[in-house]
Parts: sequence; structure tokens; C-alpha cells
Amino acid sequence: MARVVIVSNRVPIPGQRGPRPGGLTVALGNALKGDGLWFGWSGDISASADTTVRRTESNGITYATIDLSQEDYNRFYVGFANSTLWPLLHFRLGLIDFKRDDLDGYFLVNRTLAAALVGELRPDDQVWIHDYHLIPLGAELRKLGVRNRLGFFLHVPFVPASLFVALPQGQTLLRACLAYDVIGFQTDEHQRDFLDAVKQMLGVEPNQNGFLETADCLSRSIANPAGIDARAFAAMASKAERSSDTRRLISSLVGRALAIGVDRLDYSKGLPNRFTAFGKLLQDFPEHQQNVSYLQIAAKSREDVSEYQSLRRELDRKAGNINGRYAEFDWVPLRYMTRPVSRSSIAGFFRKARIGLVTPLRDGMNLVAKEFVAAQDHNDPGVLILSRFAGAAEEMEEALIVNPYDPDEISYAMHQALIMSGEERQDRMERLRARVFTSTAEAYCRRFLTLLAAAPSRLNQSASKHNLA
Ligand code: ADQ
Repeated sequence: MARVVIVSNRVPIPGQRGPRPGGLTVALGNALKGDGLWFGWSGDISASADTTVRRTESNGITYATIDLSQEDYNRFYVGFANSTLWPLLHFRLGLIDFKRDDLDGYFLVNRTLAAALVGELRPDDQVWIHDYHLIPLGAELRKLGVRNRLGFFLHVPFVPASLFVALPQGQTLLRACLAYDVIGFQTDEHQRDFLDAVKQMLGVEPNQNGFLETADCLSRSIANPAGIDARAFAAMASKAERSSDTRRLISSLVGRALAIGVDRLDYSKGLPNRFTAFGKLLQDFPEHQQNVSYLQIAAKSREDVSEYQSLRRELDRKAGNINGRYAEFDWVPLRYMTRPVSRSSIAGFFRKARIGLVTPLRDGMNLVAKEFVAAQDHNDPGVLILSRFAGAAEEMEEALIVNPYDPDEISYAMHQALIMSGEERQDRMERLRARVFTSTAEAYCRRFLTLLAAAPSRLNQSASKHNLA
């Protein structure tokens, strides 16, 4: 069987700091077991422009990384990836802070990564590249003569063509996508928007099965929702229910219902509106005052980007206003924390919560929604309140689906969840669980890699055909 190579911006090297090994990361790691390679940025900034590849082996997987220089980090990561592409792909044109220099840095880092990766590749490796940081990596590899099967998965949304045209050099990025044999999206909607942009901006008409054919290449686009390891998360939640953290939380509630939100501190996650909605719940449905506590865990993220700093200030202020207005000497309505909490404690908290609040303004998928569902106890399940603009909403219609731009709607959904009968909660949750336990991280990886393996080989085609620049 061909070796699988995963490429992502950050690499989860066991035992080192870096991305937290969530369910999806573990599933990707499992896809590599035996003899696989995981390649990307180390997360370290090196003083010189040294791009030596460093390798670590663990469990039959080779982790290979390079460092970035401070300038590369600023232009590629803080700049183009997170101050242009991230807001654009989350429908926030007004937040884009575009600089030509950042765009150059983005292409340069992708070229550097391609040059470092090419020396690690074997001729029949299947290479699976992840997310918006690395869109042009496949085209850069093709320029270096790589003819392996190359797949790409976009974890964030794709936007309608009328928004994508706002991206300087958007056409170049779209054309770069055609270097991949398989291009994956979280939902049918994202895939449709991508195909529409390709049609309008490149004049390439997809066929009915999502194939894009040009004189140079044949690429297949697919929708393939990311999932979680639902069994493992459910087991963790069930065990954590008895942990000291969960017991401390429960005793602090003194019988009150718990509403919980767990997110990265990111403007796409809709936190200010969620806070406003909670304030409205207490104002418009005063019967819930003193009877519900809302715990928001928001992990700090991308603190080098100025929008994230102002979001933090806004949330501090809103949390202060709500607590100043409604708190009693023995009840703090909103508990807002940015310190990290372990995954197992989060799982235990989810199991005990009456409401899971997942209200992003836009989200590729949102795995927290699936984790909340997996953690529930059949005998007394909570209610998921889910944004219609999270990719997860396509598969989770039994949640209370809300418009995250309308705090009144969120607050009404919270009220409904608090008064909902046990029977209705069980009925909704059983149907959600059936899907979360089927559409898992493992199924997501298996489907993508099967389709990638089935893609026509480019081995017999000329290298120049793939020079898409
Ligand atoms: P993210 O935007 O990071 O990922 P999400 O799917 O919500 O978003 O979370 C990923 C993981 O991080 C989950 O396992 C979650 O439990 C964990 N997490 C989030 N906040 C946390 C916190 N405060 N403390 C601890 N853990 C936390 C991108 C896309 C998403 C897409 C994923 C996977 O933006 O839309 O669902 O990739 O494809």
C-alpha cells in the first residue's frame, strides 16, 4: 500500500508543544500508522533563514518539520493567512488587512515548504495537504516535478464567488487548487461555492460529479464532513463525570442548570452575540435568573493579530456588564475564562450541561458541536443550540438551529432548552448521536484517502503539464 503523507501548518509531534491532539488529529495520525510521514512548520521561529528539515520518529510515524524566520511568520502566518484569508473565508471582508508583501511571503513560505518536502517524498506517496495556509503548496510541488497523487482539504468555509473576487490574486490561488487530484470541502455548500468561483473566475466548467478538467489536469472536488472519534469522546465524558473537576463544577452550581460554550477566542465564533443573548435571556425570561449559570471557556488564540486583541477587550466588557447587572452575592450568572481546561474536564462538563452553545457566525464544521453530542448521557441529555452557519448544521438538524446574528433568537432557544421535556431532549439527542457516531473522524479520513487512491495517476503525464503558474 502506498505511504500516506500528511502536510499541515502545525505538526502534532508527540510530547512536544503544538496543536492539541484532538479527535481529528488522532484520526489523521492513525491514517499514517505503520509507515507514514507528517510534515509542516515546527511552530518555532529561527533567527536565520535556516530551513533544515528536522525529523522525529514515534509509533511508526516520521514527523518532519522546518522552522520559519520571524519575517516569514509575520507575512505568511499573521499576515496573509490570518489577516486576509481567514476573514475572507469567514465572510468578513471588512476585517481584511491585506498587504502585497504578506501575499509574497505566503507564496514564498509555500515554495520553501515544497522545496523541503520534495526531498522527503517517495514516488508512490499519497500526499494529503490541509487547510488555507497551504493552498498553493500542491502547485509548488508540481513545479518541482512531483507527480504523486496530491489531495487538499479546506477546513474552513469557501465563500461565494462574489466575495472571493475581492481577494487580490484570487485567480492565482484558485488555479493552484487545480494542481490537486482531490479537493475536499466540509459541506455541499462550500463545494458548490468553490465550483461556482472556478467557473466564473477561471472559465472551467465542472461536470456533474464535481470533476474539473482542463488541458493540464483532472481534479475532483468532494464534500467530506470532518468528524470526531465519538466513542473515545463519549468514554472520556463518562469517566470524567466522576472526576474532581466535574464534581467541583457541579457542587458550585448548587442545583442550577449549566449552559456551556467552548471555543477558540476568535471573532468567527460569535461570542459577543452569545453574551448579549444570555443577557437577554435573563432580562426577557426573568424566571431563569438564579436558575442557570453560563460557563464560557474561550482559549486564547492568534494574539499577534490585532482583531483578536480587540475581541478580548469587548468580551471582558460584556461579561462585566452582565455580571454587574444580574449577579447576586451567591450567584455569578456568567463564568468566562480564557485559561486552558483539559479535554477530559471539558468532556465531563459537557455531560453535565443542560445547554451546549455553538453559535459561530461562520464555521467550516465546528467539532465542538459533535463533541457536545457525543458526551451526553442518554438518561438526561442536554440540548444543542447550533448556528445555521456552522458546517455542522448540515448534518445536525435536530439541534435548536439559530441565526447567530440575532441574539433574541439565541436567547429564545436557550429559554426553550431550559423548559424542554426530558422526552423531547432524548428524542433529539438520540438522532444527533446516530449521526455523530457514524460520520466520524475515521470515516472522514478513510473516504478522503480512498478517493485520493482512486484518482488517475499523473505518473505518465509530462511535468510541464502541471506547471500551473
Ligand atoms: P477550529 O476553528 O479550531 O478548527 P473547532 O472545530 O471548533 O474549531 O475545534 C477544534 C478542536 O479544538 C475541538 O476538538 C475542540 O474541542 C477544541 N477546542 C476548541 N476550543 C477549545 C478550548 N477553549 N479549550 C480546549 N479545546 C478547545 C477548524 C475549522 C473548524 C473545523 C475544524 C476541523 O475552523 O470549522 O471544524 O478545523 O475541521
